[in-house]
Amino acid sequence: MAFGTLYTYPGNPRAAKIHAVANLNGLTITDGDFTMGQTNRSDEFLAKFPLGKVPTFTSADGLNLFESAAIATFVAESGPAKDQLLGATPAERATVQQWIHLADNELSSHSMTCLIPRLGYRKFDEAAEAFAIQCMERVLAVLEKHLAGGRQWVATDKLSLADITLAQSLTWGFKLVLDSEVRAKYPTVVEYFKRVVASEGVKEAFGEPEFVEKRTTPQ
Ligand SMILES: N[C@@H](CCC(=O)N[C@@H](CS)C(=O)NCC(=O)O)C(=O)O
Repeated sequence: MAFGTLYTYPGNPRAAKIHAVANLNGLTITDGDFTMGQTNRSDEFLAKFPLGKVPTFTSADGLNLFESAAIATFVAESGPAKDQLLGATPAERATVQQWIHLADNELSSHSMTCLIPRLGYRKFDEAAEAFAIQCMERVLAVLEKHLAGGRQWVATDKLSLADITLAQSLTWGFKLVLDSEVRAKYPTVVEYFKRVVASEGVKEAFGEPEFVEKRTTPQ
């Protein structure tokens, strides 16, 4: 029996994060019927997930959750890889959370600034994009230094939800705006990102990563 159902559009890195965690815990998550812009505007959907954003999740026993970090944490808590994914001690758990919050607040939000105009949902704003890239580079510089000593994973000595969340948060950036000129400044982070998305359980969820060669601005 499936552990739960995930509602999302195809190719959503936030959903890939949740599937990766499920894979590492040996849990099956099925994809629910979902059409972006229709399902998430319906009364039935909004009664369960009032923000109308995806991914959202319904567990086999009827728990409804929105916010991908909460869903990923719930799935991580629910299997044998729990300590690996979330940390085995209070200090490890806090460190995992530290990197998750950094990824969500300092990377994902800025990558959305770059993504939304490319999907045609908002007018392109050069200054907003330049600021978003600057903010992402600030985090890339921190990661480059943190990983420089040869550590494989950011929070503990094992792949954790922190690494999977960082990979999710970097996916759109590397695909759209953090081009080869930017990436050349952060080679250790690029190697780290490739290592995370090539890991067992993660690669099946994320697929092959894409890297933009030269950033282009949308019309
Ligand atoms: N913080 C949320 C963000 C979710 C989010 O922004 N989802 C976007 C797609 S990537 C969405 O569903 N947008 C639909 C809308 O804005 O109506 C999470 O991590 O789940």
